[in-house]
Amino acid sequence: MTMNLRLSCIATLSAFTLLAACKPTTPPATPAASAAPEAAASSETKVGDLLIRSARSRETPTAGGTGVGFMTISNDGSEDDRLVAISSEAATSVEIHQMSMADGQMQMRAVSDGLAIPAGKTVELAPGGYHLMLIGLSQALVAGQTVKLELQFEKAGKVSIELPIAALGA
Ligand SMILES: [Cu+2]
Repeated sequence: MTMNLRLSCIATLSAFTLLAACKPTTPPATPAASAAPEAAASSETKVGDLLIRSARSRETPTAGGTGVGFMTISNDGSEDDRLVAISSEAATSVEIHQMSMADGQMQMRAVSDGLAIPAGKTVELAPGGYHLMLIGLSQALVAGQTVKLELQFEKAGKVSIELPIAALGA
């Protein structure tokens, strides 16, 4: 039993699985669709000089798969900050990923040393760019519910946020 769990975790963490999991999250129609869900408007979280807005996720069909997290982080302070770690009780691990266009193909890579949140700037985690990847979901993400994340920033410290889960076709 323990062995099986270990193996499935390793399989989930393979780069190929991540790439495959990321691709369906970038159809052209989704940025517009996810821009104005009612639930996201209420989720505004302040931690230190940082303001986190529009935190949201998307429904997933099954447990064990991969979910996404999007949000906008503004730094109103005079010091640069950095998102250094993310965790969730709903997932084995949470990674920061970056999606970009190269030779006409969408490519995705894990950002290993955190995400810079420069002083006076706003960083957007959105479809087609930076995003959070919830790896090894313990249960499917259901539209209308929320998924909780713990974010850790270098200077602002730790904060918990709830991401409203949007329907895929919404
Ligand atoms: Cu990803």
